[in-house]
Amino acid sequence: MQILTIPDIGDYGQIPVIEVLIRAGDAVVVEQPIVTLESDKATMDVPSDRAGTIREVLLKPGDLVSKGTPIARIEFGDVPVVGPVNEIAKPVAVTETGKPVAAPAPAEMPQPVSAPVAVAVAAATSEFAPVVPVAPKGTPAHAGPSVRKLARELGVSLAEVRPSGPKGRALRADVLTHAKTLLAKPAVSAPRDGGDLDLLPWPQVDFSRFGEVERQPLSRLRRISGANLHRNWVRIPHVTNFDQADITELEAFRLALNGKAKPDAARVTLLAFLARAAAAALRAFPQFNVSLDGQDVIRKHYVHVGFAADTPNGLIVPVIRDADTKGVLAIAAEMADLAAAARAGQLKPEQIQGGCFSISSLGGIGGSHFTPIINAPEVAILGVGKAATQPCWDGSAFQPRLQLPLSLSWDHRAVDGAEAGRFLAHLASLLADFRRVLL
Ligand code: CAO
Repeated sequence: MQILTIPDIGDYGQIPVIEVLIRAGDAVVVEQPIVTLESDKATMDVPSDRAGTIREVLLKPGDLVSKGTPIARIEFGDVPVVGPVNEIAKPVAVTETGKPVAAPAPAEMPQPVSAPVAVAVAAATSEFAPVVPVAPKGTPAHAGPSVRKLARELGVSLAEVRPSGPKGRALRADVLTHAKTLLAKPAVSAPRDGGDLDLLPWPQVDFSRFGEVERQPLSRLRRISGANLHRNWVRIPHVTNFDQADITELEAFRLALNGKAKPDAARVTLLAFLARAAAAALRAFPQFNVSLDGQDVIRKHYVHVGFAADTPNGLIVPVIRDADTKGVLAIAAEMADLAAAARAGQLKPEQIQGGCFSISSLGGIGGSHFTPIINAPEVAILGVGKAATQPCWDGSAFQPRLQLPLSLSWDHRAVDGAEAGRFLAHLASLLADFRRVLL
């Protein structure tokens, strides 16, 4: 009988045990994690440096340990020197051929394959590895490395495990309980009712194995917009059409307007023209100004146009009400106010509600076409790229023309491809000659 002790763990001393991974009677193999420690900077597993059967565990969660603190009494047995890490509930000793053995027979003490190590989260080698922080102070990981590894091996998402450990930490037992719950559910070989996507579990990666990382909570806005975008992406059959509009004259007009504007006037942006033109296109193609509600179509007799605004906390879509009745200057001024309120986090609920159609412009940033996600319950969204001067053939010569990339994503349950093609061509024609908006 020998005693397993805490190995050299660098500069750390008197650090708490957060989980004991072995019980009396368990067979362990070399490098199998047996306890998890948590310093103020890192979580680390201490692996066994011997193979054998645990006869008595000498530690419990909460104990403070340093180099040399006894962990357990171990009896050396017929178990592989290095082998598969923990089985689901209770490790079973296996022979070199992989067959389970009823009880480990006493044998000569196997030589440790390596010096005792404290396995830092990022280091899975058998050489001494320094402790590597997994998370900055104050943001502890939600599970120790061995628990994460177990979850990975079982295909269990740690996000779904109900933690019972201190500080909301998921323990090995929690992962196993969750895995058993999943196993108890009836197996679904193929989704029959269409309600189950039958996807693989989300990959569980211990990123700290590849370099230093830190964990931060998503902002509230990003959590909300992310959930909405995900639902819309999964539930709406999106199709995206691409086109471009010749805005050479429109841009000249816009620059002239801004040049003559009073110093305190709101800058007239291309986005304001786009919102006004989109509102006119929605009037011309009312099948894009609808929402689906079960087996019904809700046709709207108003035209409210939203525009995606990039804020420090994430994406938000303020709405210009009755955009079809407003002039471009009024829309530009309203957009400037709404964008400023969005960035300051001061939009009122009614300023982000009631949209019929959205515009997502990346034109001020760059890029050409992209595939915007529809902002449900709307049925279409316009993506706008950066305008660029291109050579265009006028029938006898190439002319330099400013072309604006347009991408229209639409819900194929509400509209068809031919209508989408016509809508986008119409919108491009309005932008090419803005006088058409008045027709
Ligand atoms: N092509 C070329 N240049 C463009 C352009 C386009 N399509 N659109 C804007 N520009 C130019 C503008 O003319 C302006 O230049 P000037 O100052 O010389 O006039 C410059 O780019 C910056 O424009 P802007 O970004 O200040 O103004 P905007 O009206 O284009 O956009 C707003 C306002 C609120 C939409 C924008 O600030 C924003 O948040 N954009 C990001 C939207 C976004 O994140 N969309 C993706 C959603 S999906 O994740």
